[in-house]
Amino acid sequence: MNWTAEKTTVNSWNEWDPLKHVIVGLATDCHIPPAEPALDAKVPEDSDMRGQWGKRPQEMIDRGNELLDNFALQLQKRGIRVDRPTPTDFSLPATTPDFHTDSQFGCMPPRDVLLTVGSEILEATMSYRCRWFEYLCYRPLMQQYFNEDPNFRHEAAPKPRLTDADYRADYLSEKIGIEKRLEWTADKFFVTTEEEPLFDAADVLRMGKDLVVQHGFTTNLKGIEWLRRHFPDHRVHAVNFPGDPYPIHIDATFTPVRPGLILNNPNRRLPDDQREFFHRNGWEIVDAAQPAHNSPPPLCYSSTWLSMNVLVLDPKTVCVEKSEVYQAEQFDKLGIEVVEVELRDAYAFGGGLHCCTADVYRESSFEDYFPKG
Ligand code: DAV
Repeated sequence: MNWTAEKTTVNSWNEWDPLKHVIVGLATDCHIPPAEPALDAKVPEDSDMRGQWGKRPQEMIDRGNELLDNFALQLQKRGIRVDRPTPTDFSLPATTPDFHTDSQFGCMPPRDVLLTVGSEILEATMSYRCRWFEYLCYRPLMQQYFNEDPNFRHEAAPKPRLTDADYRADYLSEKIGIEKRLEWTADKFFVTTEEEPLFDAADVLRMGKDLVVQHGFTTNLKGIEWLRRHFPDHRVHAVNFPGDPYPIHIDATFTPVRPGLILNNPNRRLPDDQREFFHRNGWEIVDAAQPAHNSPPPLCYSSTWLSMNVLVLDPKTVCVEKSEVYQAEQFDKLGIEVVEVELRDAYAFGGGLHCCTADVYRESSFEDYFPKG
């Protein structure tokens, strides 16, 4: 099938129905951004990234792009249309009347920025200053989809001001310690305040009529309330995972695989009172397998739990990173076919297989998978 001649249709209601059209990110020009409040709160205290910023080494970028290109090709060979972003110059500062930061970030993880719900693609507010302009990398695609699909709804959440009032000064300390961090995140005392609505798209899971949203560093309660008002036909659920000292993005913590089945990071279990909703609707929440690695690759923000950051191609087929043998084995036992994808050397640019993609089209419709509400 010649997809280039095919007209675009934007449509995706969940994380599992058959994937037909997707955006895959690029490592091109990716920068380690300078210090800023929300970013500092996420970089682990012992990370090799503390205190350095600037463009990432070109040979690492080239290797990252090689893996991302191969992944795109693998998807295309399965008949999935793949589009790529248009990187802007990330060495440029981001300056608004409210803030200034000396460089930007990159466009490897479209999942963080773009939330596809039905025929809508919503640009998230984002919560890092270095990512304020990241939506620009996707505008050429958004324009194309707008021209080609008469039903496509291109939306953008209100751009946040991101002044210091958005961030808790408590998190500026260099040495907080894991124990204190766990106490704070269990108390839902996160780095972002409730000054204005903030959310990253990767904190949202789409499950038909239900949107499950992680309250953490990158998404605040006002952001969740904004989503609730924006999607009045959905039920919007706020969840949080107390075992995570650096809670950003739900997709290395809670992974729906097919209707009725979710993998949960065993170090970041959903609290009992929040599980009840899934259980009374007959959904099973099982512990994800252990990661195959003891530490993330060099200069990486994310934890080893990118092992469970998988891309579901359909309810019986899932893309798993090639070295994540325990995660692959778990899917095997669940009767789900594993497609191995090599991506570990691209993790540092912004995450795993779920992060580096954003849905455009899944063969899906608006369904209620939780009829008991
Ligand atoms: O476990 O570091 C990574 C999620 C990236 N989107 C973690 C979360």
